[in-house]
Amino acid sequence: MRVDVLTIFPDYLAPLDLSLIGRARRQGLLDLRVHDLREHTHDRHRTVDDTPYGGGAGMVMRPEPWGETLDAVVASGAGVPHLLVPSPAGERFTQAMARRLAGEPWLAFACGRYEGIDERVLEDAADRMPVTPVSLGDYVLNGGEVAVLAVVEAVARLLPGVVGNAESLVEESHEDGLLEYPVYTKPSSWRGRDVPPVLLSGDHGAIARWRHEQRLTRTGARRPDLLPPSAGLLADGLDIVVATRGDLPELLVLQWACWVGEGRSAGSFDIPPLAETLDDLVGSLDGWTTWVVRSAGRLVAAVRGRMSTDDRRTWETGRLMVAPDLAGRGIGRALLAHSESAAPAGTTRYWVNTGARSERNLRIYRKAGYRLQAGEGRYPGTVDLVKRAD
Ligand code: 6GU
Repeated sequence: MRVDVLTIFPDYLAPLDLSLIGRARRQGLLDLRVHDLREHTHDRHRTVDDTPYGGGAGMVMRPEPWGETLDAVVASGAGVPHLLVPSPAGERFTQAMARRLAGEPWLAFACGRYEGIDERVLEDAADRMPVTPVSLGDYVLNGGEVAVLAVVEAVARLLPGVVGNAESLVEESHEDGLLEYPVYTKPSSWRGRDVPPVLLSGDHGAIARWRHEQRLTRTGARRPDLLPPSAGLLADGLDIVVATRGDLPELLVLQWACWVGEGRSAGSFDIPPLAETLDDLVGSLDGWTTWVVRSAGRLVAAVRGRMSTDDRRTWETGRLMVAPDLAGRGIGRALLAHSESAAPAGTTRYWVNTGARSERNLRIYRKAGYRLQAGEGRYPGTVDLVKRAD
């Protein structure tokens, strides 16, 4: 593959002489040429920039040095390169784009500095060759050179012979849309931290399952945008986590939404889950343990539990809620069981409360082994249900 880089800072590209990319160049797998735009200036000061027409901050790169340098690059080879223009306003650079670019014979990079390159340079280039603005992500660098280092490394390592086979297979894993699982090596215990025992078990099936689960939870925690809606839900077991302060605004919105139907069937919206404010929820974090479930980053279900304040043998479960599009998948049942399993030793009774006319909830609680208590429940219009804890 041939790569040409057009820049006013050729030294910035020096790292491309190092490591695997440097070796690929010496082996002739990568023909990388760096061009100094100032070589194509004709004034004493070798000027490459000027003030923007229309006013505004900063300087703009003048078109002439660009035009001349590009002409020289094009004239030096057969055909034309695909011109990539690093810019925070470009198309997002991804592994998929790296793979596409690795299949092309000739790439060129136009490294802008200052406020950018005179737009006519890109129009003129686009008349002769494909031009693609490319961005590394949503932040701003001072110029395109660092982006070129990243893009060239990501592309060149995909060229046959640049990286050993084993390594090139590893990156497939990012392409399947999940982040990598954590890795460990010797020693098996370091600063009091042990390698997860499953990795020492020799059970390859268990190791593969553990790694897959790690990939899902990591992706959910760090890059929920990579997960399809409800990926991992139920298929791989719910990831039920204790709620923190940061979960509460979303939790409150889900709670209001979930209890509107309750209010309607009860004939009154004057019920605690709808009257509750964010401050009330914050306050509930002492006393109650609240658990939430996220799917693709979205908070989709929750429950809370505590030891009854007047009977230290009864475990209360409340605020059981599931987003409407995920109802009927057993998430509510799983959360109820999760709350029960958090009850301390010595618990003799599980307690829940629901609207007297909430037929669906009543059915779910009965199915889970709860029995209706006679009379009105703890709140007007509600009933209490209990179940023995063994
Ligand atoms: Cl490709 N260039 C510049 N200047 N800033 C960036 C970028 C590229 N990607 C993210 N920020």
